[in-house]
Order: sequence, then structure tokens, then C-alpha cells
Amino acid sequence: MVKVPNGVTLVVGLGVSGRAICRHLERQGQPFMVADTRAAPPGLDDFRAAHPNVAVHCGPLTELEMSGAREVVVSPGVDPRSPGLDALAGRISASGEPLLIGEIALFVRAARAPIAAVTGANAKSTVTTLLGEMAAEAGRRVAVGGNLGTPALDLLTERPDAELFVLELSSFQLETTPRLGAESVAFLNLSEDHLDRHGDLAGYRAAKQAIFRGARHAVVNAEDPATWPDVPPPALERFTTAAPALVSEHEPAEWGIAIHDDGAGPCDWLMHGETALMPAAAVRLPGRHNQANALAALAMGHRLGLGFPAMRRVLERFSGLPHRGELVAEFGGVRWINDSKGTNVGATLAAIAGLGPTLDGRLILLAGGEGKGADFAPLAAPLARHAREAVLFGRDAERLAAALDGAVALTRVDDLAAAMARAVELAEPGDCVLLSPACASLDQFPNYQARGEAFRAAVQRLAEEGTT
Ligand code: UMA
Ligand code: ADP
Repeated sequence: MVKVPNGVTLVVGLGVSGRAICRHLERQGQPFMVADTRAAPPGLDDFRAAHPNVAVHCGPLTELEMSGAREVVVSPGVDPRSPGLDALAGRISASGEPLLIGEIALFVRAARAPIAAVTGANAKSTVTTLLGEMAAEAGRRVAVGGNLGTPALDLLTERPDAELFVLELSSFQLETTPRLGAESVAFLNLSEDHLDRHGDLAGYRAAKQAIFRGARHAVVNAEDPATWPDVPPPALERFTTAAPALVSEHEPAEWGIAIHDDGAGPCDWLMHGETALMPAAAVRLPGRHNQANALAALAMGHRLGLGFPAMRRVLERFSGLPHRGELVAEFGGVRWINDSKGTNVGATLAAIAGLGPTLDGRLILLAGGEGKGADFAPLAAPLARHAREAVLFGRDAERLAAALDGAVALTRVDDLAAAMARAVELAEPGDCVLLSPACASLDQFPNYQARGEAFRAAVQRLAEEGTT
């Protein structure tokens, strides 16, 4: 057994978050040691060289004696229920918080500006980025990060003058955050993801409900009751892709979409109650799901006092993040779309629905990877309607094939390169080749970005070959 010395903080995980936690504890002058379940995590030698006085344990956490630890701070990818940590459940530290916490709990203690936080199964990064851009456009000193990429703790030093923090928070981060205390939060949608960690949809939802703890304002999805808070915050608003429902004078107006005529003819407008805000078609991001995302960002921005003209300018110009429904190229009459961030079934359904009107039965879907225990059956009906073929690769290709059997033509291949080769064989003018895997990438790639880059590089090679 290796003992965590009394009064020393244990940091679990030597990845992006773990290193940010170490930097933060260093700045605070709090002694810490580090553990990682892998025998040789990448970058270990560099870490040791930079921190010669910090003890590092590599290997099973059950080899650690943690009873003297001041706190145990886990990285989001580390399951608090895993062997070695499970015994800490319910234990309280000297600071009165649970002994086992995550990076966001440290952030909440240190942050000196209001927090706006976004969670959901899908669209978190998009809404977080939109809100961050809106705040910047409105002249606020805003810092944006969290699950999106820059660890929340790093924002404290990257933007010491921040007057607003906008954070994307995952269920992994929220389940180790005892009390977020945010000025405004949004819970956008819920569909199956990370069931291998949370057990079932109820467990996944319960982890995300932590976003409401101590929140002063919340935005939820009127069409998805799973996003509604068990314990409502003082102010609660809803968005919907339908016309805003008539609400009593005691309830805030809904954010929705309705037909309106400003004199140029009737068309869909984004609405706040009876107030028409902007034509839905003026939102640059495509698809109804992105109009819902725009409404959620508007509702949060409104609460934060951002002016509508600034928010509208952002919605008119923001063309989306890479790897989310990104048109990589169009040549030979074929569109190639990178939706590598479609890492669960709900995201792939949204990507297909968003493209739907333009597909005309000409979709070639590339999907597969690590399914995280999800049920793929909901993909069958939209693929039957929109797709010519689904090309399946990666660890869960067989499970996908079993769920889609009979609904759409299927090909099973080993990897993305083979899936691309099949798509090239198949594609004809008018087709749309969509990489939206409905799965995590980790069986064959370091992350979803690498998978999307591999797709992009292959498409660009094809485009060059086709034009030379
Ligand atoms: N580790 C263990 N034991 C485990 C799991 C991990 O020791 O059981 C160690 C690994 O060996 C590794 C380190 O922990 O050294 C990795 O930690 P991590 O998996 O928590 O990942 P980080 O590199 O710290 O990145 C995390 C988020 N990753 C996860 O939640 C899995 C990143 O979200 C986030 O951007 C980053 O912190 C900054 O806050 C990525 C993600 O995939 C994008 N998120 C999931 C999603 O969006 O669906 C939730
Ligand atoms: P997250 O950070 O939650 O993964 P992103 O903004 O990165 O969210 O988008 C991830 C995926 O979710 C994209 O592939 C996109 O097609 C899909 N998506 C975007 N908006 C929605 C929505 N409102 N509902 C369902 N899926 C969506």
C-alpha cells in the first residue's frame, strides 16, 4: 500500500484536467500527489521533471491508502465508483464538502465572477460557444471553457479580469460538483450517452441535475421533461421549437418559433413570448435543432443582460464548430460532411434530421466506434427514410448492424479508411456522405477530433484527385 500523506490532496488522472488541477493546487500552495490508473500515462516523464517533489502513483487505485488525504480531486474521466474510490462515498473533508470532488468544485471556490453553465446530452459546445461569443460581442470580459477544451481552472489565470465565466459541463464533471451556484444554467436535452458510466438514463439524468444546485436562473427544454429540474431554481425559463405556449402572467414567456410577418411575408421567427426577435432563417447554423440551440443561448444571454442586437449579430455570423455537421467539401455533385462530434445516437439523429430536407434518400452514413452501451434502434427509421446505405466500422459495428438490419442496406468494414473507400465506390452525384458515428472514437482514435481530421484529410485527398 502507498499512503497519501496526511493533509495532502490526491489528484486522480494525469490528463488535461488533472494537469490543470495540479497547476491550481500549486498556485494555492496546497501540497498534492498524483495517481493515474495507467502504468505509464503519456507525458509522465515531463510531468516528473517539472514536479520533482510531487509523488506520482501509476497503477490500480486500490494500492493507495487515502484515509489521510485532505481531499481527493478526480478527473472527469475517472469514475468515482471505481475500485479504490468507491469507499470514499459519503465521506466529508475538513472543509465540510464531500472528500471526493472534481475540478469544477475547486473552480467554484476560486472563481470571483458569475458563472453561466451549459449541459445536455448534445449541443453543449455549440450553445456554450454561442453564449461566449454573444457576451464578447456585448463587450463583456468573458472566459469560455470547461468540457469544451480549456479546463475551467486554467481560465482563472488565462483571464484573471473575467467578469463572466461561460462553462460547458459534462455529466462527469457535474457528478463531482457538490454545489455550482451559477448565475444562469441551461439543461438542453437528454438522450442516451455514457451509459457505461452512469448505468442507465436515470443515472445520467441524475448526474446532470447537479447543474441546478444553487442556480439563480435556469433554461430548460419545454419538449424534453427530463431536462426539468427536480428542485426548481428561483427563475425558470423554457425554450421550444414550437410556438411559445401561452403562459400565465406569473410565468415567464417561453422562447420558441412561430410564423410572423414583419411586412416581408410570413415566415418562421424566433420568438420570446409574443415578441418576434429575428427570422429563423437568419440563424446561420443550419437545421431546426440549431434554432433550438440559438433560443437557449438567447434565453441565457437575456438573463445575463446582453443586448439583443449583439446576440443577433452572433447568430447571423456563427457558422459552427469544426466536427459538428461541417461541410468539408462538395465535388462531383457529392457533399462530404464531418459530424465526428456525433458521439451518441441523439446527435446522429439531429444531424440526419437537420440535413433531412436536402437528402432525398441520398444519404450514405458512416458510423461506428464505441457505443457506450447505447440502444441504436432509434436510428433505424430515419435511415430507412433518408439513407442509401450505412457503412459501419469499429468496435460496435456488429451491434449497430443488428439494430439496423432490414431498415437500410448495410456494409461492415474494419475502420474509417475502409468506410471511406466504400463511400467512394458508392457515391453518385446528388449523394451526401455523412460521418456521424453515433459512437465515441476511442477504440480507433485518440479522440473525436482525430477521427474528424482523418475524414477531412481523406476527403481533401479525394477532392484533389478529382480535380487533377
Ligand atoms: N484516468 C485514470 N483512470 C480512469 C480514467 C482516466 O487514471 O479510469 C486517467 C487517464 O489515464 C488520463 C487521465 O485520467 O491520464 C485522463 O483524464 P480524463 O479522462 O478525465 O480526460 P482529460 O484529459 O482530463 O479531459 C477531460 C475531459 N475528458 C473526459 O471527460 C473523458 C475532456 O472532455 C475535457 O475537455 C477536459 O477534461 C477539459 O476539461 C472530453 C470528453 O470526451 C472532450 N468529454 C466527454 C464528452 O464530451 O462526451 C464527457
Ligand atoms: P456537445 O458538446 O454536447 O457534444 P456539440 O455542440 O459539440 O454538443 O454538438 C454535438 C453533436 O450534437 C453534433 O454532432 C450535432 O450534430 C448534434 N446536435 C447539435 N445540436 C443538437 C440538438 N439541439 N439536439 C441534438 N443534437 C444536436
